[in-house]
Amino acid sequence: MKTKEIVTLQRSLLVDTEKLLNKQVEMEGKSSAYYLSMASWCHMMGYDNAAKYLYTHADEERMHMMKIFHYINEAGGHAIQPEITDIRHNFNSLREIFELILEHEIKVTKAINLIVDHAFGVKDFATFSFMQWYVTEQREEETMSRRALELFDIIGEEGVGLWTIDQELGKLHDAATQVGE
Ligand code: OFO
Repeated sequence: MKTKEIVTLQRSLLVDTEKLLNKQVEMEGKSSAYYLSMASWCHMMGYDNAAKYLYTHADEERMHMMKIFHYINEAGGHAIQPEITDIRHNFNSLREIFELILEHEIKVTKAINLIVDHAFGVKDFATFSFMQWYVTEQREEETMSRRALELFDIIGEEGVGLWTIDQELGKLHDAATQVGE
């Protein structure tokens, strides 16, 4: 058990940095819930490969959340379990889902960049270095989201188009998970 004084001594995180990191915990947790909800819609609609892609993505986002969560506590801060509300459950089309994912990932990249910029500014090089993993991860996730969205334009949605897009999403998922292994 730690006294209040020891907890203060053990802090290496500035309060502002801790706040930004906790905001990011919330964002990653929301991303996970958002993608899980999208996975469920795809599963229910019979887009099985898109669902597989999104179930995996939801798991990855939770892992992103937990990585920051542990870091905050290890650096002497206090990680806060975020409240996750207002998650959308219904979507108009498969294409809309992949448009929303790209839009969301771009927002996440901006939030990550803000933390990196802040950490550098306050000379918190431990946090700066810790966040580099997220910088690389976001570049990969944005690329992957763009590839997925391109399928809709390349293949087209008419006839067997949506079925083919779903098959291709499965291949994209398998390639990405093999790289991640
Ligand atoms: Fe794709 O958002 Fe996490 O980092």
